[in-house]
Amino acid sequence: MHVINGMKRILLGFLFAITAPSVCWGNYATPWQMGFQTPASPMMQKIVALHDQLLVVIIVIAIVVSALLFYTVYRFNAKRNKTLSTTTHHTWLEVIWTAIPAIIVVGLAIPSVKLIYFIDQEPQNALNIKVIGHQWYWSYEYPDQSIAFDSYIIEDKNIQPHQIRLLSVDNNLVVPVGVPICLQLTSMDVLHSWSVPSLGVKKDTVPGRLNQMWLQVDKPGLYYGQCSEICGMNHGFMPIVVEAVTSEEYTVWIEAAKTKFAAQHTLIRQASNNTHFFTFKLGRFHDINTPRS
Ligand SMILES: [Cu+2]
Repeated sequence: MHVINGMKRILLGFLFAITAPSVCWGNYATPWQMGFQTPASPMMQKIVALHDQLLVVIIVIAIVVSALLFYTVYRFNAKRNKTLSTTTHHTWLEVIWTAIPAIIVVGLAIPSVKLIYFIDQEPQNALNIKVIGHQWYWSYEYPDQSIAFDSYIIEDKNIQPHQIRLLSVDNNLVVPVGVPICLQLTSMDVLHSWSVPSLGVKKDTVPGRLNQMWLQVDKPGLYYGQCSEICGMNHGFMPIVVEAVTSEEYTVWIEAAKTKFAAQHTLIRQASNNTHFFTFKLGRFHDINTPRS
């Protein structure tokens, strides 16, 4: 009975996965999800398109190779093939089986490299936002607007019905839709990775180093992500929420945020400029991870 129920669940999950339109997935991972989250940025759209193209090539290769294998097993088994062939080399056959895979690899490399360069470009007139990883939360700075704030997970005991457990945060990273955003990423303690799957972005935050990537969100909404570089005890509890809003809503938010986060801005600024803070954090990391005698 147990096995039948398990099988039923797998079957239902599979049917749901192949029949549900991709818009159902939302902007975070869901149980039984089989595909990508709905893409909401130009980079994610291109990543999904490349993935779909490659999938076709992979399926064709798998079918051709399997067909050849099954034909060989059928045609050249000991019963049907009593006299063995003495052929050991065939120049043209060897040229063909080297050339075809080489052409396929080049064919795959061209769109891949194009996509890498698209993701790696530096956009013009971008909005600058700085992302700082901490054990175990994120800070965001809008240097041009003098706004800075921390973003912490909502703990289970405080979760509201509209929030998502382990994914919702107290202060979302608010960005305007359709505007290129230049993200500069760093860390105050250990390696973290800032990643939002539906926006197709992921970049390590490295202490003492500034990484950069660009982002553009196509439609308003909440986009969820998580730290993607194991960074210590509470690595699983430092989610990311990007809230994309229209440019009017963004202007309103900026004004409100200036007052709301005025105190935090000064504190974070002081912390960023203070190297002792950095060593203190590292010291704490070692304390946590070394067994006490
Ligand atoms: Cu982490």
